[in-house]
Amino acid sequence: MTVQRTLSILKPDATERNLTGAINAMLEEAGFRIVAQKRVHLSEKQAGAFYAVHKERPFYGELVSYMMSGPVVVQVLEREDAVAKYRDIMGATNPANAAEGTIRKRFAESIERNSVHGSDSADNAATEIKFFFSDCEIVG
Ligand code: IDP
Ligand code: MG
Repeated sequence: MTVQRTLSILKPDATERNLTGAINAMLEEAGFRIVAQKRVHLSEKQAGAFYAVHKERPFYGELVSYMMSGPVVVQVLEREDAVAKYRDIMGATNPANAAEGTIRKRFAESIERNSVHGSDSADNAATEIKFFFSDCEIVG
């Protein structure tokens, strides 16, 4: 497996509790390089577009409201097999099911306020990275 990139979001529950440094420390400890990063406050349109894949799910409206409720930190993470490795360290969507040592086990408050987003495939990673970053903003 070659070096790969994935899109990460530190969600409003994480910025609210001042956890961005603690999460970044876990990421760097796990071998990820943060090759792009910015703090943004998503509009309803941006949050809705980013999560458009979940439009039909019952929690979509609440998810969009939550993601625009405070600032987020969007990041591009780089390492070998980054997409799968980040899903591993994130932990299960519902923190009640997340494994020991994962970000969500340590920090998530609920299935919705679960601290981090990570792309779920290489194709989606490419799409999601483009959603937030231009090529010249990513410094490997
Ligand atoms: P993932 O973030 O682990 O990939 P997805 O199924 O893609 O999980 O869901 C996207 C986000 O929507 C979750 O991270 C979480 O914030 C929220 N979410 C997922 N399922 C529920 C639910 O059943 N109730 C409320 N929010 C949910
Ligand atoms: Mg997902």
